[in-house]
Amino acid sequence: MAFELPPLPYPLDGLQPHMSLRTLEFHHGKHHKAYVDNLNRMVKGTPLESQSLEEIVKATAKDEAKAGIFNNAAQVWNHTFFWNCMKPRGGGQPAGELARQIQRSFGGLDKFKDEFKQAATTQFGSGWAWLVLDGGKLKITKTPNAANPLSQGQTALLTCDVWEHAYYLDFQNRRPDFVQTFLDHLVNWDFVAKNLGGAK
Ligand code: MN3
Repeated sequence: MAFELPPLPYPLDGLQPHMSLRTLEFHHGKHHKAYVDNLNRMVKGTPLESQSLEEIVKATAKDEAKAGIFNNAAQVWNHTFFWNCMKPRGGGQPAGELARQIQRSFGGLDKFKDEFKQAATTQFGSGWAWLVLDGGKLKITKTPNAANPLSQGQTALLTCDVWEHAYYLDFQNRRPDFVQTFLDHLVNWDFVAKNLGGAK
């Protein structure tokens, strides 16, 4: 069965004023959709066609000959995950076990934000910043292009897309402002907490 572009978990104007309707229109409707269409075209008629998205990502991550499939499959996964990492009136404070783990691992939410922002702004060129669970510990990582934590034995908890197409219409070249806005006004901490809970 062909992969489909999942609908956004909020209306196109749901993240305004922090992320514009126009950014979501292009980023979801054009960029994300193109990855879905490319993936379907590339796996059609191959054994990968019947596999889940996660299986395709893991199976192709270290196979240079399948880099094209990996790039598109991972970008489909990354974007679907990214949309769920945000919500209207997001940001604020994490709660419960997640808040405790952030306190323990980073020394508090503000320090977590500083470190996440540092990773996001120092990813040279296109890529992603992540909060992951790795060996039972919270870690901040960054990956280039389509790479993601799935194939590295880590559980993704939160991500921010730092490809220019994620912020250029709203912030132009100001990636640090985009990441700060993401952390302060867009993060869906309930989704992050759910990912942490599901990892145990
Ligand atoms: Mn993107």
